[in-house]
Amino acid sequence: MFGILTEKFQNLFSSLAGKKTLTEENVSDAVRQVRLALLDADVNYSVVSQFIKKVKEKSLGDSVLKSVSPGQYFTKIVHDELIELMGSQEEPLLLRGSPAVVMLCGLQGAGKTTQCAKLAYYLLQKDKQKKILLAACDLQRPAAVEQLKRLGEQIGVVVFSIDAEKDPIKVATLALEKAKKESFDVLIVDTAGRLHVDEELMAQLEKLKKILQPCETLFVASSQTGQDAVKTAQEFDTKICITGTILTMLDGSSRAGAAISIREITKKPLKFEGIGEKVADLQPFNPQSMADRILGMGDVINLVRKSQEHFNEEEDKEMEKKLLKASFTYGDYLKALSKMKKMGSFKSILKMIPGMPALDGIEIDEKEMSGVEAIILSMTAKEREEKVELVPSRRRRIAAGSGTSIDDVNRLVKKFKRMKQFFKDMPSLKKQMSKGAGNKESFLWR
Ligand SMILES: Nc1nc2c(ncn2[C@@H]2O[C@H](COP(=O)(O)OP(=O)(O)O)[C@@H](O)[C@H]2O)c(=O)[nH]1
Ligand SMILES: [Mg+2]
Repeated sequence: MFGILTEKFQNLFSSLAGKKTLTEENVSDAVRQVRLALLDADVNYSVVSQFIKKVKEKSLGDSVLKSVSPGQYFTKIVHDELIELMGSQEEPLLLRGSPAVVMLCGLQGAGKTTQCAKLAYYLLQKDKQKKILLAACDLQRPAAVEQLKRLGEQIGVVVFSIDAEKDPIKVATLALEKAKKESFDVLIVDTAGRLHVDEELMAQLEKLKKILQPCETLFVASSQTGQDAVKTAQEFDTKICITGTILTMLDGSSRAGAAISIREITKKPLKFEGIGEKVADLQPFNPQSMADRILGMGDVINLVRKSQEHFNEEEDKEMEKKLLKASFTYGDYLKALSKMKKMGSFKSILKMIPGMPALDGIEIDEKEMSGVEAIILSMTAKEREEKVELVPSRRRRIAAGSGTSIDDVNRLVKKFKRMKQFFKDMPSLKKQMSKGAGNKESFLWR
């Protein structure tokens, strides 16, 4: 995700791995490299200076543990400091009032309208009974109202809008009235953005705030804009007092600057992160997970979170056991595939596994995944459970039945064997998975 920055950190840590002790000299050099890497990733200058100061102090402190190598120790310091910088822990959405009003603001194209829908979807996933109203108060861009309506339809949430109305204050007032009258639990308000911060926009947002009295005023920042996002966040906070930030576009090849600096500069928590264009692509911002990803250590926290959402615990344990013993069959593979589909793209799952970012170059074709599914569906029960050898005649029949070619079937059989080998070779996976979210040391100190 953070490509170059992650690479630089990994190079640095591996160059330290050979050192016997942390000395004034190698710490200075390492710290200099961390500084350059962070500045290059668009992290705010004053944030970098503070960060470097702390890392240096800790690295040269006398508390160096004998049992860990200098490389590991330095990594741990950088890791811990990153976490602290980004807020230490998850900061949940604070919903208060009836309705609880959440107002999103930010520049044009930051992802406000999309995050409104994602947020509604996220709240509905947690509580299907929640009554949510979306209000279309971006009357600047002609298409914005339509966009929100479409998104609302997609997730089955009511969108309040007034045709041909030009005054967002009026829309907000009536939306709030409706929400109260019809006992909506949450009112999520989309607002207009500009290309740059301007007085008129701020005045409008101030008025909206006055009327809506939101319990959350979330600044939506595109991580693609690096340093600019940080400056804008600060301006929004000064003018309209935000309660937190949603960082978007983290699925792209963004620099980590915004993620690392925004909280430190605004002193307001990062609450969510947008990781794709789909309505399900929003997750709570977790500082530890973000630090792991920045340093190229995978994303165990979100992997566990996603699997907890979609797997039932028994099945999960069963599957894990099978995976680790490499005793899973085509039938299990089929089940896992359909779950993975629900969980999100296969590639994004793989990226969460520690050690996997190194495999970033490998393309996983999701169409191929559907081909695989078709092939397994064309197997007999015995074939799926690997009770019979997949001899050529069987493979031909399977290919014909699934509308694929014999080459496709051969490829799957080969891949399947390779996958089993992969799990045989990866005994530490279980440890990492079972330690799970919230464990600060995570998988770093295996
Ligand atoms: N890749 C990616 N695209 C996103 C994300 N969030 C929003 N988008 C896309 O970014 C574009 C601008 O989003 P929009 O919600 O219209 O921004 P707004 O102008 O602030 O309301 C749209 O095409 C969205 O689909 C995200 O987290 N990742
Ligand atoms: Mg919009």
